[in-house]
Amino acid sequence: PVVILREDYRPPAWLVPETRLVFDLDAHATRVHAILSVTRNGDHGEPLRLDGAGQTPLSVTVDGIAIDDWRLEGEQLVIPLSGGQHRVETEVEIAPDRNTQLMGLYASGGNLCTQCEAEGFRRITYFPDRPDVLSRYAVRMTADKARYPVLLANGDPIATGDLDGGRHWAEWNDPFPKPSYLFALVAGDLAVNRGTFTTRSGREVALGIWVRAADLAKTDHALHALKLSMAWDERVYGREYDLDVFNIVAVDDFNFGAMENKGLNIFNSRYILADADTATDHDYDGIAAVVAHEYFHNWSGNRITCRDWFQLSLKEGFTVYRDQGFSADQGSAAVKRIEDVRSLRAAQFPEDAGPLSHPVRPDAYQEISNFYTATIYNKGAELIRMMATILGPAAFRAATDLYFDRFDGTAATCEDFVACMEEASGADLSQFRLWYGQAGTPRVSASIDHVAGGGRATLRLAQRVPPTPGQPTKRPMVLPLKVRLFGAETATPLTDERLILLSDADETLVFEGVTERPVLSINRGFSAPVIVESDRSAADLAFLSAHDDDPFARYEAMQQLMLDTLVAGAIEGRADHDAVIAAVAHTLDDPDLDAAFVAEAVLLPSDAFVGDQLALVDPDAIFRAREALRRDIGVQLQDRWRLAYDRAPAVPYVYSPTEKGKRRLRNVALGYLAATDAADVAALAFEQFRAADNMTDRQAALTTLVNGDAEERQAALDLFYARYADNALVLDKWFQTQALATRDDTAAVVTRLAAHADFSLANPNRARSLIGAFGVNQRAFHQADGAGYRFLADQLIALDQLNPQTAAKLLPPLGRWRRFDQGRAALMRAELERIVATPGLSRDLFEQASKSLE
Ligand code: B3K
Ligand code: ZN
Repeated sequence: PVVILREDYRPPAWLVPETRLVFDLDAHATRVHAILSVTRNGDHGEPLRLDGAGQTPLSVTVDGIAIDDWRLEGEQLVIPLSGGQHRVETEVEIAPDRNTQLMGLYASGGNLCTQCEAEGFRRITYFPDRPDVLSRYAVRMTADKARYPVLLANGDPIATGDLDGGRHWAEWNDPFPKPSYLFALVAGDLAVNRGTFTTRSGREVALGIWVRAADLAKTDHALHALKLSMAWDERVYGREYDLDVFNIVAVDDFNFGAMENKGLNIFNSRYILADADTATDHDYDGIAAVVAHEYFHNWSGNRITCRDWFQLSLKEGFTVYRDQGFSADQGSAAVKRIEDVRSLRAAQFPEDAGPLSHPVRPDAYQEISNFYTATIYNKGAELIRMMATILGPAAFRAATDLYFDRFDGTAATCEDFVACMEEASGADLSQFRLWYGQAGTPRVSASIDHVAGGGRATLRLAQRVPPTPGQPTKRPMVLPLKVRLFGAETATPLTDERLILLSDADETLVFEGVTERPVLSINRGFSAPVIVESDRSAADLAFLSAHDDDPFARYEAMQQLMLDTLVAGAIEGRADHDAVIAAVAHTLDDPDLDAAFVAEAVLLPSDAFVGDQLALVDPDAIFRAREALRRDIGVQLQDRWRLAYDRAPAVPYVYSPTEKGKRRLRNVALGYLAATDAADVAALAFEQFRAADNMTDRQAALTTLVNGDAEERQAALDLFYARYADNALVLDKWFQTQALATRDDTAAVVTRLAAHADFSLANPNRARSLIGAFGVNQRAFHQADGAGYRFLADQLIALDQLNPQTAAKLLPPLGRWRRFDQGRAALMRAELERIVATPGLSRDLFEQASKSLE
């Protein structure tokens, strides 16, 4: 395989200050005429090299004259040029309706749209398809007017007109130079929800959310979120929008969440469309977060882009950090932090502990699409958060101002960003930079000593960064740990919160004035993305879960208590549940806590997260331990669950932090009631399912029923299917709920569902709803006979033929074989080997599968 190395970066030999693209659009055969003004970059004799993929040039001209001394090297078009500046034109023909990988120009639901990041633009036309070649684009599109009445591209609309034969045309100009990955066009039959936003300098921006006409009523939430995002970025980062229009288009076939193309974001429809009947609170939250994320990219990504793809976290980590801040400001910041840490632990920690572990700034890749990972995005966001913590809010804002100011209009590096953090604050981040280069989740051990009657406590900290592929030894990093001590007797704080910058392998810290036995609260707010190992007793964890003043630390103490209990249960077959049950009861009884927090705090860690704590994962033992604890919590606190359930009766749906929290707690209560086997719970769930005026409650009830055996189970599934048969996004939930079921027959059910008339690998959302969900269902996927592994491999091999990027994304569960017993590991390896041996495998799937075998 060809490996691209970060250290091989060289500036582009040729620049392209101006690009004009003329599209003759048609689903079967689109003609693309590209006119590039190119300038030689430096004193060299290199020819012009243009990337291409899947097409061949129909013509090549230089300065208006057709030439024939061009050649193809691999898929690159190589054109010898003699001067310093030329006008190079190419023509190609592409077939959007045969584009199943959904990169480049493709058809979705009868419309045409583009996806160029990372390397899709080369599938549209020949171009230096790398992020450090910034060009000003002018675009002309012609298309059949009846089929494609709407023609959109980046930037500002310039003119439109009609042509003979039922065709029409439109021209758009984008005044901001941009890399090719931000190019976009859309041609389709679309309706628009329009709005306006007046920027703080008084410019009016025309906003538009474009969808198929039938979906128009589901776009208000996204439009509202867009306006909130625009105001938030002005207020919090001083960033104003720069064009006169901002358009968003929703499409059903999309490889990921959305794309930040300049002035023309293109979205997976699941991150735009919402109404109470079809979208859950979680969907509403996701829509606002993704709309904000893509909007924020206009500054952190578009105006300042990446020099090369190794710098991807420069825009993604920072933009995730920004969207997390936005979401935190819309509701409960504590709950948002809990959710973000939960997803970091569900996706990034396992990635960092497995064969695909890589640094936030990688050193090598085969296929860049494989590096749009939780590490680049979510761990990258944690790196920004740590710098913000170290600098403090004022210096951090000064540093981002400096960064935006200095690098506006350029393609920058992670190093540029860190240098701005240092320059604006005076902080020394030299050791901190190791976070960008060293992979793996650091482990911190913490223990506290206190001599009874004395006034001094000693905190011993040690850090260890585990080896990862290609990085056998590591240096100690800078870990910002927020710490506070609480008095075990008085249940009051003994110290202020202290920010400790742990930078050595071992450190000892002394706290004076500690007059009673201290209980350690550490990594408060999850100030560093690390694993803390401490010797705190169940009693101390229960104490913190009741008395810590940091809500995240309270949640964390409860999680640790639950984890310790579940690990003991999984290893020994039984565990003492009393401490957990008492702590859950205490949390439920605390009148000062809001429902949203309580709901998160009383939830058990997932099977997978328990597995991550064990030397070898035993999925069945973990499942049994978790079910036993769940049942005990349900049975022993049954009255409280009934009270919590009844205290939040269903009311007409309103999406607000308060109502969302109430629904969440009610549905968590329903889940615990279902664990009791009380005779009336299935009927209760079915009644909720039937009567709900919103998808949050309906889906929660469905999930409860689907996980059980009650006779209402099949009825609910059938009713749900019938009601939403023509709504693809909701049908995805129907598949997903069954793939996540905690039942013995799930692997068999999933295999059957893959043959369902509504299942299709061609639609990434549908493929993910079944295959992706199944891959994270630890017990079902790891069924001991290997049926789950076989199923996943079969699906990936088939999907790879259509859509390599999406196939490769679904592979990682198979790569975790080292964490399982010999029998399972051998079965998993056999499937990975079968994948690697498949003829014609994509670079995407090959890279992930072969690395997973190493
Ligand atoms: N930048 C895009 C992701 C592109 C993924 C390409 N494989 C969406 C985002 O992060 O906002
Ligand atoms: Zn992004």
